[in-house]
Amino acid sequence: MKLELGYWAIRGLGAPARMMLEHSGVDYTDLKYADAASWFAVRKVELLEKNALANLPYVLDGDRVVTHSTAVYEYLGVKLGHDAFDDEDGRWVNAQMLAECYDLRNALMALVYPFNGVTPTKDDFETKCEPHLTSKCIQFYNKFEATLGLRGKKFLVKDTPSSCDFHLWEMLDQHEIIAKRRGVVSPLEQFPKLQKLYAEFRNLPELAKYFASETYTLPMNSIGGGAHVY
Ligand SMILES: N[C@@H](CCC(=O)N[C@@H](CS)C(=O)NCC(=O)O)C(=O)O
Repeated sequence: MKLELGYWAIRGLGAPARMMLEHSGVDYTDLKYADAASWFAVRKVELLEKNALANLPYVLDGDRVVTHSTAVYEYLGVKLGHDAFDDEDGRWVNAQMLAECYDLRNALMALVYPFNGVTPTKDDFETKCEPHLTSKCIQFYNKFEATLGLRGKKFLVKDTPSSCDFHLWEMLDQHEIIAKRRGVVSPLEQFPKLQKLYAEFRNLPELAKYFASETYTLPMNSIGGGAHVY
């Protein structure tokens, strides 16, 4: 039975999982919910019978529903082979990097959605983008750059992408887009190792189809949910 990935028709937390599926070459269904009713009133109700936490994103594998983005990425990583580590250390570095990426995402989401109270208006968002790019995000990039230095691999854990690299890349790309559109210097500029990872991942032949697809051009966050658009 084909794996089913479910998420809103945006990049958000769905993009890393979509890239993992594409990268593996497996046949899968990418359900992109375009409206609240099709998720909340229909599919969510069905999936709650299998997993009381059912949320977006989720992956359905036979009778098993896995939800919570980080668990979804780990599940796909194990299932599709991205997270085949040579040693225990790799497994735990990956788990920690996934958590770090989620923290970076939360720091960005605090700006992106007005309901967090940090950026009630679009002007607040515009004002706070630059300090985020030059300070907050740099604190995270420092840790990723240092990890690349400590491990000496092309990606955070090994020389091929593990699940954490898919979320990391999505975060790097969203920050690059924010910076470029505002004429702010790339936050990657002072991080040569991270910059190389960002470029090499973008050139992976397994992802060429994804980057050429409409899925890559979806809005990064929920416009209906009030997101300040990048
Ligand atoms: N911590 C969860 C957050 C899940 C979440 O908030 N999902 C949002 C989209 S990013 C949603 O709209 N979920 C639909 C629902 O509540 O059923 C994760 O990492 O997946």
